[in-house]
Amino acid sequence: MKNKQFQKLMSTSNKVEVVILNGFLGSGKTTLFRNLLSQSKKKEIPVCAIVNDMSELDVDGELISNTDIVEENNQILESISSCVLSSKKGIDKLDYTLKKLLSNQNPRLVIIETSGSCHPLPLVEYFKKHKEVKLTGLFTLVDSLMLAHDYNYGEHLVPKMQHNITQGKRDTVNLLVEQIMFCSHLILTKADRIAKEKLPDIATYIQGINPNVSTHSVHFGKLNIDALFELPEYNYFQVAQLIGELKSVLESQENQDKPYDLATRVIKDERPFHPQRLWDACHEHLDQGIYRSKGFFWLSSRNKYSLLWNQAAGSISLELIGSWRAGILEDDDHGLLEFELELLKEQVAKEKGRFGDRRCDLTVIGDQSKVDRFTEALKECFLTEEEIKLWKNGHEFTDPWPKKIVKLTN
Ligand SMILES: Nc1nc2c(ncn2[C@@H]2O[C@H](COP(=O)(O)OP(=O)(O)OP(=O)(O)O)[C@@H](O)[C@H]2O)c(=O)[nH]1
Ligand SMILES: [Mg+2]
Repeated sequence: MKNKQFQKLMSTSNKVEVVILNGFLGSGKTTLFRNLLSQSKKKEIPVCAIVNDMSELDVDGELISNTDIVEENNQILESISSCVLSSKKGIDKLDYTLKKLLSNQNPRLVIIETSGSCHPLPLVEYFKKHKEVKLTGLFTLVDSLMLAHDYNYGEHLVPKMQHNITQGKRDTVNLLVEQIMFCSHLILTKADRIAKEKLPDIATYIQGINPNVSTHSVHFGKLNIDALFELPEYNYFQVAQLIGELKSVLESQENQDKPYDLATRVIKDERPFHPQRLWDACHEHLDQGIYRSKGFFWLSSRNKYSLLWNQAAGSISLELIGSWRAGILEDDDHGLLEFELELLKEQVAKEKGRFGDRRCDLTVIGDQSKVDRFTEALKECFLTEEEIKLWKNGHEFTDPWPKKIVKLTN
């Protein structure tokens, strides 16, 4: 008997560790992921990264591939897009991806970012049976600002969930609460956006939902990566009853087209946004029903720059990703050597787009009832043909967006 226990202990200790970053849409998972990857590069820790985006636009994949460590070896990153990891298709893709990473790389740790709409249960069940890897951390990230606005600092989470149970429905509050119930570690993000004295209230409401976790507030993903290596294996025993209660509910949801009433829309257009119209549309339409929109775009007033659009609940930020190639060519002060200029011209000439490599690729996720209204409003913000003519003739459109846009750093 003792011998068997020893063998079991040895077999789990040799397994590659896995940490999952779960949490609702826009809670700060990619921000934390990028920060962890940047630390692993500095500390020379061999990690592999898996990122999952429910949309066909793999925005997170692009953001993660933009980190130093992945630029050095892009084989350590695998993207799973167009499905949610918690679906049957998602688990199959995860299994294939993990096998590939484990056989081609030699990681000490695998970090997985789920999409915001991912339920943790199928992942917990999958890792429980896995022979080669060991799930240690199931981190759930919770956006303090969203909790403050939509759930009175967390006070309304449980009553809203109970109301859903009496009505026999499931929506985003079920997902939020269940993500908290399954986590081994809870990370509060965006605490800088709420009053400091309210943090203990949030922690109390969260502990009411999951008494086994303590909450840690993390500012813009600054969590020391060493903390990921001191973790025991995920406690499957603690969630056994919860799995029993929820499994059939989730299975009946599996074939639903829009679980949690979440709908996704994609906007693809080559044209730039009219800065003032975009500003007005955001102020008019961004309400509680639009949980998340993100992607890359350009403004006619800043036509050189590739911008990242990052909206979660009521807050929106524009970040500078880099310069469009076509924008550099149009800039008289490009500072390029003759051969560099020729190379750039060749690259831009190969682009099929009307404005060279410049484009707008956005994903919008929200309540089915709200998402179309916002998507249509955004489409109205692109320059019209008349405006494009004006813009080409040097017309400057009013731009109310902050002049100083922060550059996204690795
Ligand atoms: N103020 C503030 N903003 C933050 C913090 N952490 C993340 N953000 C911002 O929140 C927005 C969403 O962050 P992401 O890291 O993309 O969130 P995510 O969970 O990966 O989003 P999805 O993958 O779409 O579910 C970005 O604009 C971040 O800059 C924080 O601690 N404070
Ligand atoms: Mg993300």
